[in-house]
Amino acid sequence: MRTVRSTAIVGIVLGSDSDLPIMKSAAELLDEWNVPYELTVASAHRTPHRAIQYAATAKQRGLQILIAAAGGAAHLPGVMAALTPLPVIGVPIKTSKLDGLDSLLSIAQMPDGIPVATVAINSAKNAALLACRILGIFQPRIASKMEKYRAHLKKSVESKAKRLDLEGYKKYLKRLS
Ligand code: RP5
Repeated sequence: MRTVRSTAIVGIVLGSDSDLPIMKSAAELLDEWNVPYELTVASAHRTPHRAIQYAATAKQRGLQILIAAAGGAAHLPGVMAALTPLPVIGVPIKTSKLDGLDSLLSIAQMPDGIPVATVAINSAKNAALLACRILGIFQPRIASKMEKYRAHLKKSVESKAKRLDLEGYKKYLKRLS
């Protein structure tokens, strides 16, 4: 997995390396769509200066959007948003004690003026897809990937609906289990 690229336009920042098993889905999507990104760890609490430095220099380094993941008292996405004008997407990581509700609320409940676009708990792939939707406004290649992806989702649901209709729910369920 690539970690730092000078051509990166998306920055994925993890509060801890323990977030990586979840956040790899974001990196995989960006790899698949050939969207250049960089991936690093910077904790808002354990390495505040590193987190500040990362966010404060993100735009001048060519990044266009940040994805920040954190769990528990998940202040990393908010700190990033406070220090950069770039859009920040926050990924609340599921925790063992409160199932990630702590992470979700810490990331979503930002004060007026400093927004963080918060996806669902552990929704790393959706964070990458949202980043691609935003990038797609100016990059036709990424917009076209998104259209293909949406068409694929549509086809997949339609074929499931057709099969359910043909088989009936009992047979369909048996095949699922
Ligand atoms: C947060 O604390 C991290 O984002 C991680 O989700 C959580 C636990 O970190 P570790 O103790 O596993 O390093 O800052």
